[in-house]
Amino acid sequence: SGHSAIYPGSFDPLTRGHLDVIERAAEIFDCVLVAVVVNPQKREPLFSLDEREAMIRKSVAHLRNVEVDHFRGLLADFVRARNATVIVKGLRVVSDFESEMSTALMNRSLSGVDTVFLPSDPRWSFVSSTLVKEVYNLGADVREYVPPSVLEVMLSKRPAPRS
Ligand code: COD
Repeated sequence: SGHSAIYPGSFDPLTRGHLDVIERAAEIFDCVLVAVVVNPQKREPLFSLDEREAMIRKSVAHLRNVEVDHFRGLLADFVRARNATVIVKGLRVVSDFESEMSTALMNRSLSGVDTVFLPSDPRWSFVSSTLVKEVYNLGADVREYVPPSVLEVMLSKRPAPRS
């Protein structure tokens, strides 16, 4: 397609929903750069930048046109610095649309680069990093929702209370 895409996020941690978006974007675009934001505005991340990047690298090892990097500050600056031609975002529910619409327009205004939305696979439309962390901390088995390399790190951080 001649397009170099950036898929930005906190990825704290990467979920199967994120991975599905990456795999589908890799089919559409020439290359996909997964861009981990260094300090998510939301709150202190559970996983360090190195952990988040390493978990993503392992999970995308099978995809030849996918790279992983991180950025600080404005996404629009990083998009221009890397000569990306499109930003990719996943859309799960209507509330995602509400925030992503203004974000996409601001990013286009700042960088001239448009955002393409991929609809979430319905299998993962309820999966978010936040919910995965919450149910895991309460003892749930989360292997269905995260790639194996993420599960491994989660288990090493805190032994699951129930097996
Ligand atoms: N299925 C499909 N898509 C999903 C799923 C799922 N189950 N879960 C999440 N996604 C999508 C999200 O919709 C999002 O598109 C992407 O995956 C990343 O999700 P998160 O939660 O890891 O990342 P966010 O939403 O916290 O990332 C926010 C950014 C890093 C993109 C944003 O904060 C940013 O651009 N920061 C840089 C500062 C900046 O430029 N701010 C101004 C923006 S106008």
